Amino acid sequence: MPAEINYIISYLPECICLVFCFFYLLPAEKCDEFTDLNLGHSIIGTSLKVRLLLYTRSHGTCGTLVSHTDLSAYPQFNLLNPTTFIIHGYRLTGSPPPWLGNLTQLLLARKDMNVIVVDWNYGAANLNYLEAVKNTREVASNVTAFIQMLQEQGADLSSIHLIGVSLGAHISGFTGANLKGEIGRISALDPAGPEFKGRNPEDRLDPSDAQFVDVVHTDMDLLGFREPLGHIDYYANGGADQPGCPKTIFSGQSYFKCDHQRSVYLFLDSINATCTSRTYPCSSYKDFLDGKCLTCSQFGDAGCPIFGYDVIKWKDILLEQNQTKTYFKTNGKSPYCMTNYRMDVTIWNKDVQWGYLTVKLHGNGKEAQATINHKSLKFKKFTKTELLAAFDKDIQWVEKVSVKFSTGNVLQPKRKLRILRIRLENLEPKENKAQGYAKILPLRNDTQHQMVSLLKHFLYLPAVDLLKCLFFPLTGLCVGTTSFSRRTKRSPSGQFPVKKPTSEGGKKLHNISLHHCMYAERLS
Ligand SMILES: *[C@@H]1O[C@H](CO)[C@@H](O)[C@H](O)[C@H]1NC(C)=O
Ligand SMILES: *[C@@H]1O[C@H](CO)[C@@H](O)[C@H](O)[C@H]1NC(C)=O
Ligand SMILES: *[C@@H]1O[C@H](CO)[C@@H](O)[C@H](O)[C@H]1NC(C)=O
Ligand SMILES: *[C@@H]1O[C@H](CO)[C@@H](O)[C@H](O)[C@H]1NC(C)=O
Ligand SMILES: *[C@@H]1O[C@H](CO)[C@@H](O)[C@H](O)[C@H]1NC(C)=O
Ligand SMILES: *[C@@H]1O[C@H](CO)[C@@H](O)[C@H](O)[C@H]1NC(C)=O
Ligand SMILES: [Ca+2]
Ligand SMILES: [Ca+2]
Repeated sequence: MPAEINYIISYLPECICLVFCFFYLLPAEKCDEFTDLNLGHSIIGTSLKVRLLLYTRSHGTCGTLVSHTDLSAYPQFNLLNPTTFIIHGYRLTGSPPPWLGNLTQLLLARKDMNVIVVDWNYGAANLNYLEAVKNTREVASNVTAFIQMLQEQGADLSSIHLIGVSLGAHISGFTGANLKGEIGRISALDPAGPEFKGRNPEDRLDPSDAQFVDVVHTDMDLLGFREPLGHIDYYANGGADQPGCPKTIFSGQSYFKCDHQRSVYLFLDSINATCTSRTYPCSSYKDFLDGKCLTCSQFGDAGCPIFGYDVIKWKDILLEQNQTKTYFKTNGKSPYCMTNYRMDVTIWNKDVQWGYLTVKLHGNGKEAQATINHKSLKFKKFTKTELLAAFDKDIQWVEKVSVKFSTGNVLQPKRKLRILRIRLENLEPKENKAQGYAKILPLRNDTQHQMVSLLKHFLYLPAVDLLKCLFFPLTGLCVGTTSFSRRTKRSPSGQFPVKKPTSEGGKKLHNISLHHCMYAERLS
Protein backbone atom coordinates (compact mmCIF):
# COMPACT_ATOMS: atom_id res chain seq x y z
CA MET A 1 0.00 0.00 0.00
CA PRO A 2 1.37 3.41 -0.87
CA ALA A 3 2.51 5.39 2.08
CA GLU A 4 0.09 8.23 1.25
CA ILE A 5 -2.92 6.01 1.53
CA ASN A 6 -1.68 4.55 4.76
CA TYR A 7 -1.26 8.07 5.99
CA ILE A 8 -4.77 9.08 5.06
CA ILE A 9 -6.29 5.97 6.57
CA SER A 10 -4.49 6.46 9.81
CA TYR A 11 -5.83 9.98 10.09
CA LEU A 12 -9.31 9.16 8.81
CA PRO A 13 -10.97 8.96 12.23
CA GLU A 14 -9.61 12.39 13.15
CA CYS A 15 -10.85 13.86 9.89
CA ILE A 16 -14.29 12.45 10.37
CA CYS A 17 -14.21 13.65 13.89
CA LEU A 18 -13.21 17.14 12.80
CA VAL A 19 -16.35 17.34 10.73
CA PHE A 20 -18.79 15.52 12.96
CA CYS A 21 -17.54 15.84 16.48
CA PHE A 22 -17.78 19.57 16.26
CA PHE A 23 -21.53 19.23 15.98
CA TYR A 24 -21.55 16.32 18.29
CA LEU A 25 -19.76 17.95 21.17
CA LEU A 26 -21.79 21.16 21.32
CA PRO A 27 -25.14 19.69 22.23
CA ALA A 28 -23.35 17.36 24.57
CA GLU A 29 -23.39 20.17 27.11
CA LYS A 30 -25.66 18.65 29.69
CA CYS A 31 -28.00 20.36 32.07
CA ASP A 32 -27.65 19.77 35.78
CA GLU A 33 -30.91 19.29 37.58
CA PHE A 34 -32.14 19.84 41.10
CA THR A 35 -31.69 16.64 43.14
CA ASP A 36 -34.77 14.46 42.77
CA LEU A 37 -35.33 12.24 45.80
CA ASN A 38 -38.30 10.22 46.93
CA LEU A 39 -40.12 9.31 50.06
CA GLY A 40 -37.75 6.38 50.55
CA HIS A 41 -34.88 8.80 51.06
CA SER A 42 -36.94 10.79 53.55
CA ILE A 43 -37.74 7.68 55.51
CA ILE A 44 -34.11 6.62 55.77
CA GLY A 45 -33.04 10.23 56.20
CA THR A 46 -30.47 12.06 54.08
CA SER A 47 -27.22 13.71 55.02
CA LEU A 48 -26.41 17.19 53.87
CA LYS A 49 -24.99 18.05 50.47
CA VAL A 50 -25.07 21.58 49.15
CA ARG A 51 -25.22 21.89 45.36
CA LEU A 52 -25.23 25.23 43.61
CA LEU A 53 -27.00 25.44 40.26
CA LEU A 54 -26.34 28.46 38.08
CA TYR A 55 -28.85 29.92 35.63
CA THR A 56 -28.26 32.99 33.49
CA ARG A 57 -30.02 34.56 30.52
CA SER A 58 -27.84 32.56 28.16
CA HIS A 59 -28.56 29.38 30.13
CA GLY A 60 -32.08 30.10 31.34
CA THR A 61 -33.53 26.61 31.46
CA CYS A 62 -30.33 24.63 31.65
CA GLY A 63 -28.72 24.58 35.08
CA THR A 64 -24.97 24.35 35.56
CA LEU A 65 -23.59 22.80 38.70
CA VAL A 66 -20.89 25.22 39.83
CA SER A 67 -17.80 24.70 41.92
CA HIS A 68 -17.88 26.22 45.40
CA THR A 69 -14.41 27.66 45.01
CA ASP A 70 -13.57 28.35 41.39
CA LEU A 71 -15.70 30.17 38.84
CA SER A 72 -13.25 30.13 35.95
CA ALA A 73 -15.14 27.39 34.13
CA TYR A 74 -18.37 29.41 33.89
CA PRO A 75 -17.89 32.44 31.64
CA GLN A 76 -21.65 33.08 31.76
CA PHE A 77 -21.34 33.94 35.48
CA ASN A 78 -20.96 37.70 35.22
CA LEU A 79 -19.94 39.17 38.57
CA LEU A 80 -20.87 42.65 37.41
CA ASN A 81 -24.50 41.52 37.32
CA PRO A 82 -26.57 41.12 40.48
CA THR A 83 -26.82 37.61 41.88
CA THR A 84 -30.00 36.14 43.34
CA PHE A 85 -29.98 32.98 45.44
CA ILE A 86 -33.07 30.81 45.74
CA ILE A 87 -33.06 28.79 48.96
CA HIS A 88 -35.79 26.20 49.43
CA GLY A 89 -37.08 24.76 52.69
CA TYR A 90 -37.98 21.42 54.20
CA ARG A 91 -38.83 18.74 51.60
CA LEU A 92 -41.05 16.14 53.20
CA THR A 93 -41.08 13.82 50.18
CA GLY A 94 -37.77 14.80 48.62
CA SER A 95 -39.36 15.96 45.36
CA PRO A 96 -37.99 19.10 43.68
CA PRO A 97 -40.03 22.24 44.45
CA PRO A 98 -42.59 22.60 41.63
CA TRP A 99 -42.19 26.38 41.43
CA LEU A 100 -38.42 26.38 40.99
CA GLY A 101 -38.32 26.63 37.20
CA ASN A 102 -40.87 29.43 37.06
CA LEU A 103 -39.15 31.41 39.77
CA THR A 104 -35.80 31.18 37.98
CA GLN A 105 -37.21 32.10 34.63
CA LEU A 106 -39.28 35.03 35.87
CA LEU A 107 -36.26 36.47 37.68
CA LEU A 108 -34.15 36.22 34.54
CA ALA A 109 -36.91 37.76 32.47
CA ARG A 110 -36.97 40.69 34.87
CA LYS A 111 -33.29 41.48 34.97
CA ASP A 112 -30.00 40.28 33.57
CA MET A 113 -28.64 38.48 36.61
CA ASN A 114 -27.06 35.31 37.89
CA VAL A 115 -29.53 33.02 39.59
CA ILE A 116 -28.10 30.43 41.96
CA VAL A 117 -30.43 27.70 43.12
CA VAL A 118 -29.13 26.39 46.44
CA ASP A 119 -30.04 22.71 46.26
CA TRP A 120 -29.76 21.21 49.73
CA ASN A 121 -32.38 18.55 49.07
CA TYR A 122 -29.95 16.05 50.60
CA GLY A 123 -30.37 17.36 54.10
CA ALA A 124 -33.87 18.80 53.65
CA ALA A 125 -35.55 15.52 52.73
CA ASN A 126 -36.23 13.75 56.00
CA LEU A 127 -39.38 12.58 57.68
CA ASN A 128 -37.99 14.19 60.79
CA TYR A 129 -38.31 17.95 60.36
CA LEU A 130 -35.89 18.51 63.24
CA GLU A 131 -33.09 16.88 61.25
CA ALA A 132 -33.65 19.35 58.42
CA VAL A 133 -33.66 22.21 60.93
CA LYS A 134 -30.30 21.04 62.29
CA ASN A 135 -28.78 21.43 58.82
CA THR A 136 -29.79 25.07 58.36
CA ARG A 137 -26.66 26.52 60.00
CA GLU A 138 -24.39 24.44 57.84
CA VAL A 139 -26.20 25.33 54.63
CA ALA A 140 -25.82 28.95 55.65
CA SER A 141 -22.08 28.69 56.27
CA ASN A 142 -21.67 26.88 52.98
CA VAL A 143 -23.52 29.63 51.08
CA THR A 144 -21.62 32.25 53.10
CA ALA A 145 -18.28 30.82 51.93
CA PHE A 146 -19.48 30.93 48.34
CA ILE A 147 -20.64 34.54 48.64
CA GLN A 148 -17.33 35.51 50.24
CA MET A 149 -15.59 33.97 47.25
CA LEU A 150 -17.81 36.01 44.92
CA GLN A 151 -16.94 39.11 46.91
CA GLU A 152 -13.22 38.40 46.63
CA GLN A 153 -13.65 38.15 42.89
CA GLY A 154 -15.27 41.55 42.73
CA ALA A 155 -19.01 41.04 43.37
CA ASP A 156 -20.77 43.75 45.34
CA LEU A 157 -22.53 42.42 48.45
CA SER A 158 -25.32 44.96 48.08
CA SER A 159 -26.23 43.44 44.69
CA ILE A 160 -26.89 40.08 46.32
CA HIS A 161 -30.48 39.05 46.96
CA LEU A 162 -31.48 35.92 48.85
CA ILE A 163 -34.98 34.55 48.33
CA GLY A 164 -35.66 32.05 51.10
CA VAL A 165 -38.71 29.86 51.42
CA SER A 166 -39.77 28.52 54.82
CA LEU A 167 -36.58 27.10 56.40
CA GLY A 168 -34.76 28.79 53.53
CA ALA A 169 -35.81 32.12 55.02
CA HIS A 170 -33.87 31.41 58.21
CA ILE A 171 -30.93 30.04 56.21
CA SER A 172 -30.96 33.38 54.40
CA GLY A 173 -31.00 35.11 57.78
CA PHE A 174 -28.02 33.12 59.06
CA THR A 175 -26.13 33.75 55.83
CA GLY A 176 -26.88 37.45 56.04
CA ALA A 177 -25.77 37.59 59.66
CA ASN A 178 -22.52 35.76 58.77
CA LEU A 179 -21.93 38.56 56.26
CA LYS A 180 -22.67 41.22 58.91
CA GLY A 181 -25.98 42.25 57.34
CA GLU A 182 -24.23 43.70 54.32
CA ILE A 183 -26.01 41.80 51.59
CA GLY A 184 -28.57 43.82 49.69
CA ARG A 185 -31.82 42.06 50.33
CA ILE A 186 -33.54 39.04 51.81
CA SER A 187 -37.04 38.14 50.67
CA ALA A 188 -38.54 35.64 53.06
CA LEU A 189 -41.50 33.62 51.83
CA ASP A 190 -43.50 32.34 54.79
CA PRO A 191 -40.52 31.81 57.13
CA ALA A 192 -40.77 28.60 59.10
CA GLY A 193 -42.32 28.87 62.55
CA PRO A 194 -41.76 25.49 64.22
CA GLU A 195 -38.40 25.47 66.06
CA PHE A 196 -37.84 29.19 65.37
CA LYS A 197 -40.74 30.71 67.28
CA GLY A 198 -39.64 32.73 70.27
CA ARG A 199 -35.94 32.48 69.38
CA ASN A 200 -33.50 35.36 69.65
CA PRO A 201 -32.69 37.36 66.50
CA GLU A 202 -29.33 35.49 66.19
CA ASP A 203 -31.21 32.22 65.94
CA ARG A 204 -33.69 33.26 63.26
CA LEU A 205 -34.29 35.78 60.49
CA ASP A 206 -34.41 39.41 61.64
CA PRO A 207 -34.12 42.85 60.02
CA SER A 208 -30.41 43.16 60.84
CA ASP A 209 -29.56 40.24 58.56
CA ALA A 210 -29.56 42.34 55.37
CA GLN A 211 -29.83 45.92 54.22
CA PHE A 212 -33.48 45.26 53.43
CA VAL A 213 -35.63 42.36 54.59
CA ASP A 214 -39.14 41.81 53.21
CA VAL A 215 -41.28 39.00 54.57
CA VAL A 216 -44.63 37.55 53.56
CA HIS A 217 -46.69 35.48 55.96
CA THR A 218 -49.29 33.07 54.60
CA ASP A 219 -49.55 30.25 57.14
CA MET A 220 -48.63 31.67 60.52
CA ASP A 221 -51.08 29.38 62.28
CA LEU A 222 -49.31 26.19 61.22
CA LEU A 223 -45.98 26.10 59.37
CA GLY A 224 -45.23 29.82 59.24
CA PHE A 225 -44.11 32.48 61.68
CA ARG A 226 -46.54 34.85 63.38
CA GLU A 227 -44.35 37.75 64.51
CA PRO A 228 -42.78 40.31 62.20
CA LEU A 229 -39.25 39.42 61.07
CA GLY A 230 -38.30 42.07 58.53
CA HIS A 231 -38.41 45.74 57.65
CA ILE A 232 -41.76 45.05 56.08
CA ASP A 233 -43.98 42.10 56.95
CA TYR A 234 -46.93 41.38 54.72
CA TYR A 235 -49.84 39.39 56.10
CA ALA A 236 -51.61 38.07 53.02
CA ASN A 237 -55.30 37.59 53.80
CA GLY A 238 -54.41 38.06 57.45
CA GLY A 239 -51.40 35.73 57.24
CA ALA A 240 -53.00 32.51 58.47
CA ASP A 241 -55.23 30.94 55.84
CA GLN A 242 -55.41 31.52 52.11
CA PRO A 243 -58.44 31.59 49.82
CA GLY A 244 -58.64 28.61 47.48
CA CYS A 245 -56.80 26.35 49.92
CA PRO A 246 -58.54 23.30 51.39
CA LYS A 247 -60.15 23.83 54.77
CA THR A 248 -60.29 20.20 55.79
CA ILE A 249 -57.74 17.51 56.36
CA PHE A 250 -59.48 15.28 53.82
CA SER A 251 -57.57 17.04 51.06
CA GLY A 252 -54.42 15.21 52.10
CA GLN A 253 -51.01 16.75 51.79
CA SER A 254 -52.19 19.97 50.17
CA TYR A 255 -54.14 20.74 53.35
CA PHE A 256 -50.81 21.09 55.11
CA LYS A 257 -48.82 22.96 52.52
CA CYS A 258 -51.26 24.97 50.42
CA ASP A 259 -51.30 28.05 52.70
CA HIS A 260 -47.54 27.84 53.21
CA GLN A 261 -46.70 27.46 49.54
CA ARG A 262 -49.02 30.28 48.55
CA SER A 263 -46.33 32.72 49.64
CA VAL A 264 -44.20 31.56 46.70
CA TYR A 265 -47.01 31.82 44.18
CA LEU A 266 -47.86 35.34 45.37
CA PHE A 267 -44.23 36.30 44.94
CA LEU A 268 -44.12 34.75 41.45
CA ASP A 269 -47.06 36.92 40.40
CA SER A 270 -45.26 39.96 41.70
CA ILE A 271 -42.08 39.20 39.72
CA ASN A 272 -44.13 38.55 36.62
CA ALA A 273 -45.86 41.90 37.27
CA THR A 274 -49.04 40.07 36.33
CA CYS A 275 -50.77 42.72 38.40
CA THR A 276 -49.95 44.60 41.60
CA SER A 277 -51.23 44.31 45.14
CA ARG A 278 -51.22 47.45 47.23
CA THR A 279 -50.79 46.66 50.93
CA TYR A 280 -51.91 48.69 53.96
CA PRO A 281 -50.20 49.21 57.30
CA CYS A 282 -52.58 48.31 60.08
CA SER A 283 -52.56 47.01 63.61
CA SER A 284 -54.78 44.04 62.79
CA TYR A 285 -56.40 42.27 59.88
CA LYS A 286 -59.80 42.95 61.38
CA ASP A 287 -59.22 46.68 61.37
CA PHE A 288 -57.98 46.45 57.81
CA LEU A 289 -61.12 44.62 56.68
CA ASP A 290 -63.21 47.18 58.52
CA GLY A 291 -61.69 49.82 56.28
CA LYS A 292 -59.87 51.58 59.11
CA CYS A 293 -56.40 51.52 57.53
CA LEU A 294 -56.86 52.74 54.00
CA THR A 295 -54.87 55.94 54.17
CA CYS A 296 -51.31 55.94 52.98
CA SER A 297 -50.21 59.50 53.68
CA GLN A 298 -47.16 58.33 55.66
CA PHE A 299 -45.67 57.06 52.40
CA GLY A 300 -46.03 60.33 50.51
CA ASP A 301 -46.47 60.26 46.77
CA ALA A 302 -45.44 56.64 46.38
CA GLY A 303 -48.54 55.54 48.27
CA CYS A 304 -48.69 52.42 50.37
CA PRO A 305 -46.08 49.78 49.58
CA ILE A 306 -46.97 47.20 47.00
CA PHE A 307 -46.43 43.51 47.67
CA GLY A 308 -43.46 41.60 46.42
CA TYR A 309 -40.47 41.99 44.20
CA ASP A 310 -40.83 45.71 43.50
CA VAL A 311 -41.18 46.81 47.12
CA ILE A 312 -37.46 47.60 46.96
CA LYS A 313 -38.62 50.99 45.63
CA TRP A 314 -40.00 51.68 49.11
CA LYS A 315 -36.79 50.67 50.79
CA ASP A 316 -35.68 54.07 52.05
CA ILE A 317 -39.00 55.07 53.49
CA LEU A 318 -39.51 51.66 55.08
CA LEU A 319 -36.08 51.76 56.70
CA GLU A 320 -37.01 55.08 58.26
CA GLN A 321 -40.12 53.52 59.72
CA ASN A 322 -38.51 50.58 61.49
CA GLN A 323 -40.80 47.60 61.16
CA THR A 324 -43.99 47.90 59.13
CA LYS A 325 -46.79 45.37 59.18
CA THR A 326 -49.13 45.50 56.23
CA TYR A 327 -52.23 43.63 55.15
CA PHE A 328 -53.79 42.81 51.83
CA LYS A 329 -56.40 40.51 50.35
CA THR A 330 -55.85 38.23 47.39
CA ASN A 331 -57.85 36.05 45.07
CA GLY A 332 -57.79 32.27 45.42
CA LYS A 333 -55.73 31.81 42.27
CA SER A 334 -53.47 33.73 39.92
CA PRO A 335 -53.81 36.60 39.15
CA TYR A 336 -53.88 37.06 42.90
CA CYS A 337 -54.14 40.84 43.13
CA MET A 338 -57.37 42.54 43.97
CA THR A 339 -58.48 46.08 43.25
CA ASN A 340 -59.33 47.98 46.39
CA TYR A 341 -61.96 50.62 46.81
CA ARG A 342 -62.96 52.59 49.83
CA MET A 343 -66.72 52.39 50.01
CA ASP A 344 -69.17 54.20 52.16
CA VAL A 345 -72.84 53.58 52.45
CA THR A 346 -75.47 55.78 54.04
CA ILE A 347 -78.98 54.45 54.50
CA TRP A 348 -82.29 55.96 55.44
CA ASN A 349 -84.06 52.95 56.95
CA LYS A 350 -85.63 53.85 60.24
CA ASP A 351 -84.08 50.90 62.05
CA VAL A 352 -80.51 49.77 62.26
CA GLN A 353 -79.79 47.14 59.60
CA TRP A 354 -77.31 44.28 59.81
CA GLY A 355 -76.04 42.26 56.88
CA TYR A 356 -73.53 41.54 54.16
CA LEU A 357 -72.90 43.26 50.87
CA THR A 358 -71.89 42.03 47.47
CA VAL A 359 -70.90 44.80 45.11
CA LYS A 360 -70.33 44.36 41.40
CA LEU A 361 -68.63 46.69 38.99
CA HIS A 362 -69.45 46.24 35.34
CA GLY A 363 -67.57 47.59 32.38
CA ASN A 364 -66.10 46.62 29.08
CA GLY A 365 -68.05 43.37 29.13
CA LYS A 366 -66.41 42.32 32.35
CA GLU A 367 -67.65 42.09 35.88
CA ALA A 368 -65.69 42.46 39.10
CA GLN A 369 -67.08 41.41 42.43
CA ALA A 370 -66.39 42.36 46.02
CA THR A 371 -67.97 40.38 48.81
CA ILE A 372 -67.98 42.09 52.16
CA ASN A 373 -68.89 39.37 54.58
CA HIS A 374 -66.12 39.17 57.16
CA LYS A 375 -68.72 40.19 59.69
CA SER A 376 -72.29 41.37 59.79
CA LEU A 377 -72.13 45.04 58.86
CA LYS A 378 -74.05 47.65 60.76
CA PHE A 379 -75.95 50.32 58.87
CA LYS A 380 -77.57 53.18 60.73
CA LYS A 381 -79.81 55.90 59.41
CA PHE A 382 -77.90 58.90 58.01
CA THR A 383 -74.63 57.52 59.29
CA LYS A 384 -71.82 56.73 56.95
CA THR A 385 -70.68 53.09 57.14
CA GLU A 386 -67.13 52.90 55.81
CA LEU A 387 -65.91 49.71 54.23
CA LEU A 388 -63.12 48.16 52.25
CA ALA A 389 -64.37 46.71 48.98
CA ALA A 390 -61.73 44.45 47.42
CA PHE A 391 -62.68 43.47 43.88
CA ASP A 392 -61.40 40.31 42.22
CA LYS A 393 -60.30 42.20 39.14
CA ASP A 394 -59.71 45.68 37.87
CA ILE A 395 -62.41 47.21 35.72
CA GLN A 396 -60.77 50.06 33.87
CA TRP A 397 -63.98 51.75 32.84
CA VAL A 398 -66.75 51.27 35.33
CA GLU A 399 -70.05 51.54 33.52
CA LYS A 400 -72.34 50.20 36.14
CA VAL A 401 -72.41 49.31 39.79
CA SER A 402 -74.79 46.85 41.36
CA VAL A 403 -75.21 46.02 44.99
CA LYS A 404 -76.71 43.05 46.76
CA PHE A 405 -77.67 43.09 50.41
CA SER A 406 -78.23 39.98 52.40
CA THR A 407 -79.10 39.54 56.02
CA GLY A 408 -77.48 36.14 55.96
CA ASN A 409 -80.21 34.80 58.15
CA VAL A 410 -82.79 32.53 56.67
CA LEU A 411 -85.23 33.01 59.51
CA GLN A 412 -85.05 36.75 59.75
CA PRO A 413 -87.82 38.77 58.15
CA LYS A 414 -87.06 40.12 54.71
CA ARG A 415 -85.49 43.52 54.67
CA LYS A 416 -84.74 46.25 52.27
CA LEU A 417 -81.68 48.34 52.64
CA ARG A 418 -82.76 51.83 51.74
CA ILE A 419 -79.63 53.38 50.43
CA LEU A 420 -79.32 57.11 50.49
CA ARG A 421 -75.78 57.22 49.19
CA ILE A 422 -73.03 54.88 48.11
CA ARG A 423 -69.58 56.17 47.41
CA LEU A 424 -66.82 54.13 45.85
CA GLU A 425 -63.33 55.48 45.62
CA ASN A 426 -60.51 53.64 43.91
CA LEU A 427 -57.62 53.47 46.33
CA GLU A 428 -54.88 53.54 43.73
CA PRO A 429 -53.03 56.80 44.16
CA LYS A 430 -54.41 59.64 42.10
CA GLU A 431 -53.09 61.02 38.86
CA ASN A 432 -49.87 62.66 39.91
CA LYS A 433 -49.08 59.79 42.16
CA ALA A 434 -50.05 57.33 39.49
CA GLN A 435 -47.38 58.76 37.27
CA GLY A 436 -44.78 58.19 39.92
CA TYR A 437 -46.16 54.73 40.29
CA ALA A 438 -46.05 54.08 36.57
CA LYS A 439 -42.38 54.91 36.65
CA ILE A 440 -41.86 52.32 39.31
CA LEU A 441 -43.87 49.58 37.74
CA PRO A 442 -43.99 48.38 34.20
CA LEU A 443 -47.68 49.06 33.81
CA ARG A 444 -48.88 47.60 30.58
CA ASN A 445 -49.02 50.67 28.44
CA ASP A 446 -52.34 49.93 26.83
CA THR A 447 -54.15 50.31 30.11
CA GLN A 448 -52.16 53.08 31.62
CA HIS A 449 -54.07 56.02 30.21
CA GLN A 450 -57.42 54.57 30.97
CA MET A 451 -56.33 53.84 34.47
CA VAL A 452 -55.22 57.37 35.09
CA SER A 453 -58.44 58.80 33.81
CA LEU A 454 -60.45 56.52 36.04
CA LEU A 455 -58.41 57.61 38.99
CA LYS A 456 -59.51 61.17 38.44
CA HIS A 457 -62.95 60.23 39.51
CA PHE A 458 -64.49 58.39 42.24
CA LEU A 459 -68.02 57.30 41.94
CA TYR A 460 -70.23 59.56 43.96
CA LEU A 461 -73.74 58.36 43.96
CA PRO A 462 -75.94 60.46 46.14
CA ALA A 463 -79.57 59.75 46.79
CA VAL A 464 -79.38 56.30 45.48
CA ASP A 465 -82.71 54.68 45.59
CA LEU A 466 -83.43 51.71 47.73
CA LEU A 467 -82.43 48.34 46.52
CA LYS A 468 -85.17 46.88 44.51
CA CYS A 469 -85.67 43.71 46.32
CA LEU A 470 -86.66 40.40 45.01
CA PHE A 471 -87.33 38.16 47.90
CA PHE A 472 -86.41 34.57 47.92
CA PRO A 473 -88.49 33.12 50.68
CA LEU A 474 -86.02 30.42 51.48
CA THR A 475 -82.81 32.36 51.63
CA GLY A 476 -84.08 35.63 52.96
CA LEU A 477 -81.76 37.27 50.50
CA CYS A 478 -82.59 40.65 49.25
CA VAL A 479 -81.22 41.01 45.77
CA GLY A 480 -81.34 44.04 43.64
CA THR A 481 -79.61 46.71 41.73
CA THR A 482 -79.65 50.25 42.87
CA SER A 483 -80.95 53.05 40.79
CA PHE A 484 -79.79 56.56 40.75
CA SER A 485 -81.65 59.80 40.92
CA ARG A 486 -80.57 63.37 41.18
CA ARG A 487 -77.79 64.56 43.28
CA THR A 488 -78.82 65.53 46.75
CA LYS A 489 -76.96 68.29 48.45
CA ARG A 490 -75.92 68.09 52.00
CA SER A 491 -77.94 70.37 54.19
CA PRO A 492 -75.99 72.99 56.15
CA SER A 493 -76.31 70.92 59.26
CA GLY A 494 -74.29 68.24 57.56
CA GLN A 495 -77.22 65.88 57.71
CA PHE A 496 -78.48 64.20 54.66
CA PRO A 497 -81.93 65.47 53.84
CA VAL A 498 -84.69 63.02 54.47
CA LYS A 499 -86.09 62.59 51.06
CA LYS A 500 -88.21 59.90 49.64
CA PRO A 501 -86.33 58.14 46.91
CA THR A 502 -87.65 58.78 43.48
CA SER A 503 -88.52 55.32 42.40
CA GLU A 504 -91.71 55.78 40.53
CA GLY A 505 -94.09 52.95 41.08
CA GLY A 506 -94.01 50.79 37.97
CA LYS A 507 -90.98 52.34 36.34
CA LYS A 508 -87.97 50.22 35.82
CA LEU A 509 -85.04 51.07 37.92
CA HIS A 510 -81.95 51.73 35.92
CA ASN A 511 -78.48 50.74 36.84
CA ILE A 512 -75.87 53.21 37.86
CA SER A 513 -73.63 53.87 34.96
CA LEU A 514 -70.63 56.02 34.54
CA HIS A 515 -72.37 58.79 32.65
CA HIS A 516 -74.41 59.39 35.74
CA CYS A 517 -71.18 60.00 37.46
CA MET A 518 -70.67 63.15 35.51
CA TYR A 519 -71.56 64.51 38.88
CA ALA A 520 -68.52 62.79 40.21
CA GLU A 521 -66.40 65.07 42.24
CA ARG A 522 -62.68 65.06 42.26
CA LEU A 523 -61.23 64.13 45.53
CA SER A 524 -59.70 67.14 47.15
C1 LIG B 1 -20.27 23.16 50.71
O1 LIG B 1 -20.87 21.93 50.38
C2 LIG B 1 -20.19 21.20 49.36
C3 LIG B 1 -20.99 19.96 49.06
O2 LIG B 1 -21.80 19.56 50.11
C4 LIG B 1 -18.77 20.88 49.81
O3 LIG B 1 -18.09 20.26 48.76
C5 LIG B 1 -18.06 22.19 50.17
O4 LIG B 1 -16.79 21.90 50.67
C6 LIG B 1 -18.86 22.94 51.20
N1 LIG B 1 -18.19 24.19 51.47
C7 LIG B 1 -18.07 24.67 52.69
C8 LIG B 1 -17.30 25.94 52.83
O5 LIG B 1 -18.53 24.09 53.65
C1 LIG C 1 -45.20 27.79 35.50
O1 LIG C 1 -45.65 28.75 34.57
C2 LIG C 1 -46.42 28.21 33.51
C3 LIG C 1 -46.72 29.30 32.53
O2 LIG C 1 -47.30 30.39 33.14
C4 LIG C 1 -47.68 27.55 34.08
O3 LIG C 1 -48.44 26.99 33.04
C5 LIG C 1 -47.27 26.48 35.05
O4 LIG C 1 -48.41 25.94 35.66
C6 LIG C 1 -46.36 27.06 36.11
N1 LIG C 1 -45.90 26.00 36.95
C7 LIG C 1 -46.11 26.01 38.27
C8 LIG C 1 -45.63 24.82 38.98
O5 LIG C 1 -46.64 26.94 38.82
C1 LIG D 1 -46.87 35.79 33.64
O1 LIG D 1 -47.93 36.64 33.31
C2 LIG D 1 -48.57 36.34 32.08
C3 LIG D 1 -49.66 37.36 31.86
O2 LIG D 1 -49.19 38.63 32.08
C4 LIG D 1 -49.16 34.93 32.15
O3 LIG D 1 -49.74 34.61 30.91
C5 LIG D 1 -48.06 33.96 32.47
O4 LIG D 1 -48.62 32.68 32.64
C6 LIG D 1 -47.35 34.35 33.74
N1 LIG D 1 -46.25 33.45 33.95
C7 LIG D 1 -46.08 32.79 35.09
C8 LIG D 1 -44.92 31.87 35.13
O5 LIG D 1 -46.79 32.92 36.05
C1 LIG E 1 -37.09 51.76 65.99
O1 LIG E 1 -35.99 50.90 66.24
C2 LIG E 1 -35.17 51.31 67.32
C3 LIG E 1 -33.96 50.43 67.37
O2 LIG E 1 -34.19 49.19 66.79
C4 LIG E 1 -36.01 51.25 68.59
O3 LIG E 1 -35.24 51.63 69.68
C5 LIG E 1 -37.20 52.18 68.44
O4 LIG E 1 -38.02 52.07 69.56
C6 LIG E 1 -37.99 51.87 67.18
N1 LIG E 1 -38.98 52.90 66.97
C7 LIG E 1 -40.25 52.63 66.73
C8 LIG E 1 -41.13 53.78 66.46
O5 LIG E 1 -40.67 51.49 66.72
C1 LIG F 1 -47.10 50.51 23.81
O1 LIG F 1 -46.73 51.78 23.34
C2 LIG F 1 -46.11 51.78 22.07
C3 LIG F 1 -45.66 53.21 21.74
O2 LIG F 1 -46.22 54.12 22.60
C4 LIG F 1 -47.07 51.23 21.02
O3 LIG F 1 -46.45 51.21 19.75
C5 LIG F 1 -47.48 49.83 21.42
O4 LIG F 1 -48.43 49.33 20.51
C6 LIG F 1 -48.06 49.83 22.83
N1 LIG F 1 -48.33 48.48 23.25
C7 LIG F 1 -49.53 48.08 23.56
C8 LIG F 1 -49.65 46.66 24.01
O5 LIG F 1 -50.49 48.82 23.49
C1 LIG G 1 -79.05 46.15 35.91
O1 LIG G 1 -77.97 45.24 36.00
C2 LIG G 1 -78.36 43.90 36.26
C3 LIG G 1 -77.10 43.08 36.45
O2 LIG G 1 -76.24 43.23 35.37
C4 LIG G 1 -79.23 43.41 35.09
O3 LIG G 1 -79.62 42.09 35.36
C5 LIG G 1 -80.43 44.31 34.96
O4 LIG G 1 -81.18 43.91 33.84
C6 LIG G 1 -80.02 45.76 34.78
N1 LIG G 1 -81.17 46.63 34.80
C7 LIG G 1 -81.35 47.58 33.91
C8 LIG G 1 -82.59 48.36 34.03
O5 LIG G 1 -80.52 47.82 33.04
CA1 LIG H 1 -30.71 36.82 62.42
CA1 LIG I 1 -53.12 28.01 57.78
